[in-house]
Amino acid sequence: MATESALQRNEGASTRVFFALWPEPALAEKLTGIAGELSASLGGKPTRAETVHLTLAFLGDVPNARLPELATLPPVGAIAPFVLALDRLGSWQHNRLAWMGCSESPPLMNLVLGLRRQLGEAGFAIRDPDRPFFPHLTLVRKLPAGLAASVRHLPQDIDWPCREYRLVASTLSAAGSSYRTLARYRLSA
Ligand code: 2AM
Repeated sequence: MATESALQRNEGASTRVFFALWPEPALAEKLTGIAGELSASLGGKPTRAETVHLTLAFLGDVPNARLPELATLPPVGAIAPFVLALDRLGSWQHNRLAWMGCSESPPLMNLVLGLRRQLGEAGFAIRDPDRPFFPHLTLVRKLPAGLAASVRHLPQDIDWPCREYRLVASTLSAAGSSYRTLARYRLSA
């Protein structure tokens, strides 16, 4: 469902937007607790609980005139709520971030592919469409340069019950990104 007041607050000609799964506060706290431990041992800047998410589709700048149309697209159909098993931690050197990820998840892929199809049919382009989708939640940014890239399996999965996804506006500043939810979409079979 689109939040009208949120849609009206977009200044400028366009807004940087993306669709994402957003954990409930209790799970977000747990994940950012891990982010804090990682950054304490590796360095870098941990993600705050209110900003931790898994991006499904990144559109980048969308003209504000088209935001109401984007925000009122119906939820992607025929995807029942699902549980995502977060089971690994990794880091990348190219963008100096540490992340948490998951093994293959058919419902997650169906949601991503359904969303891409829906956006394409509605005339919205996603950024870098040829980049393979790599599901992850960024836990730490600005890792020290030169850290060896690694992937570590968690001793126990962290189960994430996914019931909805969001359309989010992102504002970049020197202090980092701030996010504002423009619409929420419930998953249903
Ligand atoms: P990141 O956490 O790996 O940087 C808002 O910036 C969200 O969109 C973040 O989750 C970010 O991923 C993701 N994002 C930014 N640019 C992107 C792109 N070109 N393709 C896919 N996701 C992108």
